Amino acid sequence: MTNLTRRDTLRLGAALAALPLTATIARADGHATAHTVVIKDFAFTPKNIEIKAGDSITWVNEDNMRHSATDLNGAFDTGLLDQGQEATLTFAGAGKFEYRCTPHANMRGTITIA
Ligand SMILES: [Cu+2]
Repeated sequence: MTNLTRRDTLRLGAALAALPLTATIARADGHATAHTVVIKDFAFTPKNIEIKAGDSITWVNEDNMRHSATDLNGAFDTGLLDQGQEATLTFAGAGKFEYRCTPHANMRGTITIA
C-alpha cells in the first residue's frame, strides 16, 4: 500500500536529484500531487492533511533531533529521520491514518485520503 524512500537532503546534490523522482511519481498518475509535511519544533505541519489516492507525502525533519512519522496501527513508519533527512510515502487507497513520532508521543498528525 505504501512505498517508502529515504533521501538525505543535507547535500544540495541530493536535493536536486530528488526532483526527477517527484516528477516521476506525479506522471505515474496524471492527478497525483506531492505534499510536504515539515517536522519542526516538535510538531508536524500541517498537523492534519487531506490528500487524494495516489498522492505522496514527504516528511522533512528540520529539527536538530530525530523524529519519525509512525502510523498508530502499523500501516507505515518512516523510521527515525535525522535533521535534514526526509521520507516519502505514496498512499494508494482511501482511508484515514493517525500517526505519531515514535520518541515523542505527543507529536501527532492525521492523513485523510479521499
Ligand atoms: Cu519526535
